[in-house]
Amino acid sequence: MTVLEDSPAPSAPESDNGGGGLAFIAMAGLLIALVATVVVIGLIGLLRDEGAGPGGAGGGGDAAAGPVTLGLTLSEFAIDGDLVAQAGNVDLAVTNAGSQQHDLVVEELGMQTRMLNGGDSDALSLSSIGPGSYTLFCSVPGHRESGMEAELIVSTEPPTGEAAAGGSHGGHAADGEYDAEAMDAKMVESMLAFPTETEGLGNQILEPEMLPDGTKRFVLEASVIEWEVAPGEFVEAWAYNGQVPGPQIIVDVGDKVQVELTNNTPLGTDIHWHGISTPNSEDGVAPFTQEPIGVGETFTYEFVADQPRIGMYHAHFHSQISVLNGMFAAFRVGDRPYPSGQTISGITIPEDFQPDVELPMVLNDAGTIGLTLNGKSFPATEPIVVEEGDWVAVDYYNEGLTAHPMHQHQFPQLVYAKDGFPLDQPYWADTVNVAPGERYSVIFQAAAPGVWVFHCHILTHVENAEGMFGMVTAVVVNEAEATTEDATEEEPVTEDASAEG
Ligand SMILES: [Cu+2]
Repeated sequence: MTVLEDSPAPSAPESDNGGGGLAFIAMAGLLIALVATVVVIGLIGLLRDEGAGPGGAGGGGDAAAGPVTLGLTLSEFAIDGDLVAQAGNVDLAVTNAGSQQHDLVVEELGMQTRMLNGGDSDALSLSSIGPGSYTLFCSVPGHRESGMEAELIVSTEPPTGEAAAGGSHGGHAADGEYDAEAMDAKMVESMLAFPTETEGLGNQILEPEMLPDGTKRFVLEASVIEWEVAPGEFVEAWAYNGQVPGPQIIVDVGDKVQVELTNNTPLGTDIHWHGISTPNSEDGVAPFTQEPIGVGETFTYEFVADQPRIGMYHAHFHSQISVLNGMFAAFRVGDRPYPSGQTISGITIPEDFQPDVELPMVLNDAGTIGLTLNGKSFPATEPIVVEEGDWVAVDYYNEGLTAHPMHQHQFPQLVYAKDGFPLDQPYWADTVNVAPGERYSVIFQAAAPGVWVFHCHILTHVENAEGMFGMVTAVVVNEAEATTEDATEEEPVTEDASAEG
């Protein structure tokens, strides 16, 4: 369908209370102009439609007369709109109607819109586009695989009305038919690829330099690196110390902390200590609390970590670019507030509780990093390998743009802290929903052997027509090969068991 989308929408004139008569005449004039415009647009539309019809004569020069605008809508996770055009000058009017960031790439032409926030629009002018099939997709990692891919068909013939609207819908076959053999095989293959080792590992614990006065000094460099987000898939990540997530900083309550940051990214930056207690001057919110740290500049933060916290650090200035692209990391002050000795729904956690594995689980869904756990997309995500009966402590951190309900198969998660604050009433859950900016701390006992998947339950964050990807890992529980004594010790902790000990 050809629509004159370029025409500016007529806007209502503001009323002028001072000159009623004049205003009326002006209004009447505008109304007439408006009606005339509508009639003219209607006529042009009629003429164009006729020209575009199969039997239309004399419409041949139409495409060359001016660009035809195709409206395209991006959302989670589809590209919808007008996908058929006649060769000539074609404009793509692209709107992001979703809640996450998306862009649109025309693969064969190497053209790309800017990254669009929800509600934003951009246009691409495909001048003198020749007949053919052009692949459109969103370049945010994982989004194309989730369904944000479509074909733009450009032909020598004008499009017919019915063929013009189409779109992508999560890899479903357009006619409702599935190639079971091929799709099942892809799914199996993608899942059996887990785990695949990739270059680069995030969350490495950053060792401080001890200054003479006892200050713990940490050195960070922010720069743009090549990051293997999925096997063989390298993206431009914005990273602290060459890793995504950045290195973990762990200090004790009362420590004097110094963090020196050198900014080698292409934009000014700062570091906000999210959830950490600091003086205002160290809050890392340029330009309110400091000047932006310019490209190539170094800045040092200094504060006393006076409160126990499970926090994170990330850029605040240009965060919608730098954080989404990888500039985020975990920051903990003091010990995790485990619910030792507490009884929750009949299960008692031992007084001397110590998990066998402690790990951060940093969630992201946008930027160049895309749908990931700890900076990696399945099957590059790291499995959690434990012995039967082991306890695992996980801190969730959401550095992305949408919530992720993290579902652990089989083993209930005991949620004992929210944003690092110990809960008066911890609770058991198999799915923990983590919204942007939030942290939840959980423990669970790997009480049965096997491979137990652990994933975000927004299913398009973990699967597409090509198979499994994104926010999935697994707890791999090895059978306890122990003496009877050890086996008893590894029994799930119950109220009775704890009473004995
Ligand atoms: Cu998710």
